[in-house]
Formats: sequence, structure tokens, C-alpha cells
Amino acid sequence: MKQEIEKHLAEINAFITSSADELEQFRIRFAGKKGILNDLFAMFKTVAPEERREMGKLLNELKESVQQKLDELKETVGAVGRKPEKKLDLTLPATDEHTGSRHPLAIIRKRIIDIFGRIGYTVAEGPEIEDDWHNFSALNFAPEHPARDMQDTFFIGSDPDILLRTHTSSVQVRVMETTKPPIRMTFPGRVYRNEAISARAHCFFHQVEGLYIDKNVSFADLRQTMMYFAKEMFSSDTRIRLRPSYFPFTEPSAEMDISCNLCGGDGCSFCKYTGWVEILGCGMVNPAVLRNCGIDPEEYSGFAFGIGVERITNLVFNVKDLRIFSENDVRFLKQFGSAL
Ligand code: 2NL
Repeated sequence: MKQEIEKHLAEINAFITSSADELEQFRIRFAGKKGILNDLFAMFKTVAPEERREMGKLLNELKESVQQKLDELKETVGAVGRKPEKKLDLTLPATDEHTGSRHPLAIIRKRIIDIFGRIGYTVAEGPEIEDDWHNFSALNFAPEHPARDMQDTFFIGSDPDILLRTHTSSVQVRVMETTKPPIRMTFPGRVYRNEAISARAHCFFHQVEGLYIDKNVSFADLRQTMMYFAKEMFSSDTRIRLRPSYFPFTEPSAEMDISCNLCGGDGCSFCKYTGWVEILGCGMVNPAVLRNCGIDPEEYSGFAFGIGVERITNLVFNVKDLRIFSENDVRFLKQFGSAL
């Protein structure tokens, strides 16, 4: 009997509810006519005389804790059940709903994708962990090309075949291997390079690359497409110039500059008094790359380009240090709420 009383005491102490029904069930179970308390008091009559003192004390303790619990919970249950008396006042100012906003890099990525989307480019994504073939070999990088060097590329574990992609060109290889031209696509994504981190370089950044492959695609198509992009991205009076460059995956290759959108080309500190600002790299897809991906360069030709999203975002929003893009500082991020 002693053990039973102690078990009930523990149960009563632990009991909590905000429901009036549950509280009533609790009352019936312990304090009802056929409840536990009455049962125990009936049993008390059979307790041996030498135990009566101790049992009586315990039993009264039990009775009191039931009553205490009932009093205590009646208050909370009552408060929950009560209806608010205040009327809804619709003339009060609305509460401030906090909404998030797009990341500046996401805003610019979307603008780039949309600009090309309007001339028929669809979007493809691919893995960030790549193999040597898709990131380098298929793209005509020589076996000893310095980009493969530990200083430029993050390898995963000790396997020199598995790495973090250094550009989204690897996704273009995957698409070319599996798709019959015409191909007209953009390839957004995060890429990794083992650089010393500074205001101008990070160990990861974002690209939107692009690819157009069809019969009779020429350098004139590339130039016209890049001019369309520059005018849509910056302003209709933006001018472009192409400077000869080198990439293993394009031939010929070019860097594209736009007329400085701060001084209009007159020369200022931003463009280092040249009137021009570099924004992307591009070129005609090297026939060796087409062949590597199973496309006949006698039948098809194409152009490709690589846009650095951080670079464009810095220009559009005048951001000076690209490290701030990955610091998650709300004071920076919340400034882009209206720039969808
Ligand atoms: C840059 C330069 C470039 C490409 C990327 C490309 C991809 C394939 C074939 C040929 Cl699969 N080219 N991509 C072409 C030229 C330049 O990026 O400086 N990007 C930030």
C-alpha cells in the first residue's frame, strides 16, 4: 500500500494540462466517488495497528496533493478557456512583417539567365565534384597544364581524378556528350579555385557560362550576342570591344570589355582612365573540344562564353570587396530587398 501511494504521489506531482476535460478526468480518477482516494481510505481500515500512523500520514498527504493540483490547474485551464474581451481594432497600424530578400549574386545570376532566356537559351546545372575528363581533358587542357596544379585546383582526397570543378564548362561537356545540336544554353553555378583570398579573389566564386552550337555559327554571331547581352545588362548605349586572348577550349578566344558605365568611356578612377571595363571571356568552341564531346566539327560550329557573376555584381551594385558576398552580414544583404 505504501508503494502504491508513493506511485500516485509521483503521478500527481508530474501531472499538467491546459485542457478542462483532462483536468475533470484527473479529478474523477482520484477524488471521484469510486476514485483512488476513496479506495485507499477503505483499504486503510484493514491496515495493521502498528502501521496505521505512517499510512494515515501518507494518505492525508496524497489527499492534499490531489486538492492542491486541482486548485493550481483550475486557474490555468480557466485562463485558456476564457474568450478575449478586446474587439479587433482594424484602424491600428499593421504589424511589420519581416520578409527576406534575394542575395545580390542571385539577383544578377537571374538577370543574366533571363537576358539569354529571351533569345532562346535554356538552363542546365551539373555536379560541383567533377572528374578530370569533364573539367580538363575534354576541354583540351594539356596533361601538364598549370591549372591542374594543386595551387589552382582543389583535389578531393589523394585521387588526382576527383576535384572541385574550376568552371561550369564541365556541365557543357556533359550536355554536349548527350545532346544532338542545336544547343543553346546557359550554365550557372559555383566553382572553386585554390586562390589566396583577397578583396578581388576568393577560393569559390560563381559563373554563368553559355554555349551555342549549330550549323554555320560564326564569330559574327558571337559578337552580336555579346553586344546584346552588354546592352541588356548595363544600358542601351553601352559599347563593347573584343581583345584577343587565349583559352584552351576556344579558338579564337577573346576578352570582352564594355565602355565604363560610370564615366561613359571618358576615363575615371574606376576604369583606371582607360574608358573600358573587362567583363567576360568568350570564343569559338575549339574543334578539338567538339570532337572530344562527340560532335562533328565539320558539321557544327559554336561559340561559348564565361561570365563571372561576382564581377558583374560588383559593377552593377558598386561593391568593392567580394568577400562580403559570403559573410552573411544582414546589414549588407538587406540593402538588396528592392532590387529583384
Ligand atoms: C572567363 C572565360 C570562358 C568558355 C568560358 C567554354 C566551354 C566549353 C567550350 C568552350 Cl564546353 N568554351 N567556356 C569559353 C570562353 C571563356 O570563360 O574568364 N570566365 C570567367
